[in-house]
Amino acid sequence: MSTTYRNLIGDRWLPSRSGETFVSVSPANHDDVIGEFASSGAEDVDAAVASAHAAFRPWSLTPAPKRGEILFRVARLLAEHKEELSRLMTREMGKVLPEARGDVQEAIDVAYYMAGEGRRLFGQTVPSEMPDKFAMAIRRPIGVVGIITPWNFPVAIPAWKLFPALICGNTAVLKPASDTPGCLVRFVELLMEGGVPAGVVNVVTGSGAKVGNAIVDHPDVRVISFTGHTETGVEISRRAAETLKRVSLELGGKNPIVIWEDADLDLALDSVVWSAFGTSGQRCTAASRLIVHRAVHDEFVEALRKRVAALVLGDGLEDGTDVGPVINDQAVQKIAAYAAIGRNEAELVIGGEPARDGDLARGSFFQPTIFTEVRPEARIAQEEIFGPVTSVIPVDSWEETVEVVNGVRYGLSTSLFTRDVNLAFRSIRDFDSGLGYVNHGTIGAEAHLPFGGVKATGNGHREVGQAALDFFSEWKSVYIDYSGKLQRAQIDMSFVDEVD
Ligand code: UN1
Repeated sequence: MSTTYRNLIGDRWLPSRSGETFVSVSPANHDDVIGEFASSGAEDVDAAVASAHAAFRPWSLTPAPKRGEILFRVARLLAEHKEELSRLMTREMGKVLPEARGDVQEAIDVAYYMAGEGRRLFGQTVPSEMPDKFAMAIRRPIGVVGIITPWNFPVAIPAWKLFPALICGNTAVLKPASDTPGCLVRFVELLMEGGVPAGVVNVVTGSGAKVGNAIVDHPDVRVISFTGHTETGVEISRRAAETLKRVSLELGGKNPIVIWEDADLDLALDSVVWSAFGTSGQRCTAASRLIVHRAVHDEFVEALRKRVAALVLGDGLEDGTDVGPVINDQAVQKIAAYAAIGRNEAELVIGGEPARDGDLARGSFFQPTIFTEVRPEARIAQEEIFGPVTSVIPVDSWEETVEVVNGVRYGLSTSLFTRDVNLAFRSIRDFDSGLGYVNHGTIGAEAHLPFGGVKATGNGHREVGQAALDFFSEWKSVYIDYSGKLQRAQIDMSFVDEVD
């Protein structure tokens, strides 16, 4: 029996105005229905934005340390409910249970970090150029924030966006991906239990075309934070320009791990298996390109093939499963189409097909797949596949490596395995990316440093850490003149003359 879930508008859980619904099912077993959710439209978004708008002034006037105390309570509640939320996530999204626990932990980490910011939210004080004048810049809340989140990190990514928005004094309307609304609803129930006041957080479930666009177009929404496909991000950016919204986009990746000839190959192997096949390759940070020095190519690829052949596919709730399903059958078809392209462009090492043996036929599974002898310009080496597929590109020189690393439209995460400290620093200088790793794979960013990428990976903003505070607040520069007379900046320079 499935449960019915609703939108959160203020302090009420309401069905969509149209009464329409959609279901969320488990990608590991399509017969396992997580629940029925409101299929909402523009009128539901209007109600949610009105609720967030009404809550904005009292919330923004609540002292930030008090807002922080609420986030501390939320962090503790998330920690108490970590196992329950993680199990729901594995059921609804598919990632194996230890990874789902990591996803929830990331949300807990951001909650604690941002709760602490309630007692900081540092501004700037600077000396004035005039005597008897005080100068500072303070952070101000912006207003209603629209948060549109993906299914691959159904709790961590909403937390990345929401907690900094809230600590800065904004209110929010959230739209979760249609594949994972259950995780978001449960997450928000815990926020309400933690004492987030009514109207500060609102949830509207439904499609991007109806709910997402209505949020992006709404004149009372001042900020949009979106994670998802690059094409959708461009469209959001274009629409949001009409109402001059501030927009943060976190988009695709084609992240390389470079394995140099002097690399610790065992360490590199562990990291490649984790970075390429963790979350079934469905991370923006997944390692979908392996740029391997020719001198170690054959040895490395053979060892990797053996490791991948031993990976166990299955339901992420079962002990011993290494790789869970992909998100749905459309994803299986898209990945299969890329595997077919890959067969024409490169050599298949292992995998390449949907996985349908036994119980796997009940869900959406794809075999972990490796191609080698992939040309840097091949489609499988250029386009984001978002599945358990990685491409080995052999290289001979460092110059060629830098060219291949940077020869894609994206720039999120890059990694180098080497024992040469000079190359390590060169990679950080020369690889075009927002995240750079040495002797560590491309995934596993921590919640207190800026997260985001360059080129088509985004529009220049960063999430989490201090960078998130800059995105979710406006600077106001403040001057207090206590000289008691007219002092014209840049003109009345007599004080400077006297010093001369
Ligand atoms: C994403 O894939 O959108 O660094 C986020 C990582 C995770 C976050 C990934 N901490 O892989």
